[in-house]
Amino acid sequence: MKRVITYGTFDMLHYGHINLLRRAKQMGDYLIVVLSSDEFNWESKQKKTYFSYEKRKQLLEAIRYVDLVIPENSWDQKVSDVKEYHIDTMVMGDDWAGKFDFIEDETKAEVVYLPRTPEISTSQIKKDLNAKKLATSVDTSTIDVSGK
Ligand code: C2G
Repeated sequence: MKRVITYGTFDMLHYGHINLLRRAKQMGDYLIVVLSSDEFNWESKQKKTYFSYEKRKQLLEAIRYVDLVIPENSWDQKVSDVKEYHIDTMVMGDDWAGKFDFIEDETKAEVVYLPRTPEISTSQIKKDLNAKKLATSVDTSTIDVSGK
């Protein structure tokens, strides 16, 4: 059984995440997602997620490609994760290209960087939603609904 691992925050789950998870699963038989905890996100990534860890975990566990979700509490747990779970392949989006090559030096696993889905990101979704909110937050009291 080929075992694959990937890491991320996966906040406001979108099709870019799904594209990554689908391709990661295609590289093996069992996919472990190491999901950034709320504390790790805030302390180490300065990310305040929209959904809590539990909600993000619930969403990921509903995805057919995902076999196991475990917490990511530190940048430094990857080597021990790969060894503990007997991982064959670690997969990340190519925004991380080169950053985890040390995994190949310190474990038997290969590291694969896959092209990101270019036009979508959680931060872009938030920006678009804010822009729409501003655009549609007109003062409705000025609208004449009398039909005259
Ligand atoms: N991703 C992607 N395409 C997008 C957005 C994200 O392929 N449009 C990929 C990222 O490259 C990453 C995964 O989806 O491999 C999860 O993305 P994030 O939730 O943004 O994770 P990140 O903040 O990069 O955390 O220790 C590693 C970190 O936990 C990775």
